[in-house]
Amino acid sequence: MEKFGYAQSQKYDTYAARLLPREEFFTPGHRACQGCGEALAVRWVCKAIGKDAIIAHATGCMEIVSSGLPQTSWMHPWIHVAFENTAAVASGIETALKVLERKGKLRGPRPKVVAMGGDGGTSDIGLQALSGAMERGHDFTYICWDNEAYMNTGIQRSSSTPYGAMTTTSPPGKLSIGQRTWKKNMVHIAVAHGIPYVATASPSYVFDLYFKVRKALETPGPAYIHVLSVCPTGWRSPTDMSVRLGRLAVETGVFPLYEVVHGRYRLTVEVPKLRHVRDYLRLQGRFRHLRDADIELIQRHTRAEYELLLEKCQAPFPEFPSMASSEEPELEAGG
Ligand SMILES: Cc1ncc(C[n+]2csc(CCOP(=O)(O)OP(=O)(O)O)c2C)c(N)n1
Ligand code: SF4
Ligand SMILES: [Mg+2]
Repeated sequence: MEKFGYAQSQKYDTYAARLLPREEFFTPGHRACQGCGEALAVRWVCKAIGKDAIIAHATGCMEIVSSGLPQTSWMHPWIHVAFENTAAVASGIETALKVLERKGKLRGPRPKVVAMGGDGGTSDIGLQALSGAMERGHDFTYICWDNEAYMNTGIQRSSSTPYGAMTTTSPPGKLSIGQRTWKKNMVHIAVAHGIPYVATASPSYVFDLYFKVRKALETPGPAYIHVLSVCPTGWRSPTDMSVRLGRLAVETGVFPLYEVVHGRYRLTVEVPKLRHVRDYLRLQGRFRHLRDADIELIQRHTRAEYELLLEKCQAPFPEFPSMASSEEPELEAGG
């Protein structure tokens, strides 16, 4: 695996099992629905995290399906926390590990600290704790599983639900198109915190996902990865289409794959010619009610956002004075 780097990975369009670590950290036996893209994402991300990590996980599908006492699918030390405080708990773990290390009480390397949550737990309910942890500069990686609604409790809309989507709390009808707002852009919010590493990722592009997680973990300071996770139950999509839908999200420009390293944008998967969003939307029952005119509106919005992203990727990057070190500050005696 060591010899297989990011550059080589780009040659592989599809998943090649033998090129990824065999060891499983998210084991079979969990109760995720058939075809769950979120469970697939968790599996790949945990392989990328590898050993020596502690995970704090918000409530949500991935916690509910995987940790019914007395069983668990998680091979890492794993803490189930409330919606509101996932990043705050991760901050506490990271700080405690630093203190133990400073006092010489930590044997071996300092474990990586990872926080995970769904889109509801990240872009809505846990946002304040996440913002605080990013702003304070904790050395941790936050991963958002974005299935675009509060799925675990029965498909309620979140601020990450896309325009026009049907959920149980944004039902389409005579007076409503479904979700009436455009999807909140959590990636922009993370970038606005000035943190060293931010990326989008998808389990449909395994190597891209794998190397982004590695990069995030190896970057000192806060890192944020936003993972689009297809949910056949909530998206009303065929269970054997999850990987394909993840690819269509990228191929239509709905969910571009890129990273922002110290403010510098870079597309990591280039799409020579974008497909029409219709190809993506028409496979999902949650968009079934949309008329052609609605789809054209979404198409125009998607293209405009994509153009903006391309501009950011191509813009000359100004020389900033080197950032203050993200190494931990000296703690006061007794801290
Ligand atoms: C403060 C609080 N409000 C509501 C709930 C109920 N609840 C548990 S999981 C969940 C949905 C989670 O949605 P999301 O974060 O998007 O994760 P998903 O289930 O979609 O993966 C809700 C509303 C809760 N546990 N705590
Ligand atoms: S509801 Fe969606 S995200 Fe939750 S386990 Fe089922 S497919 Fe996965
Ligand atoms: Mg969700």
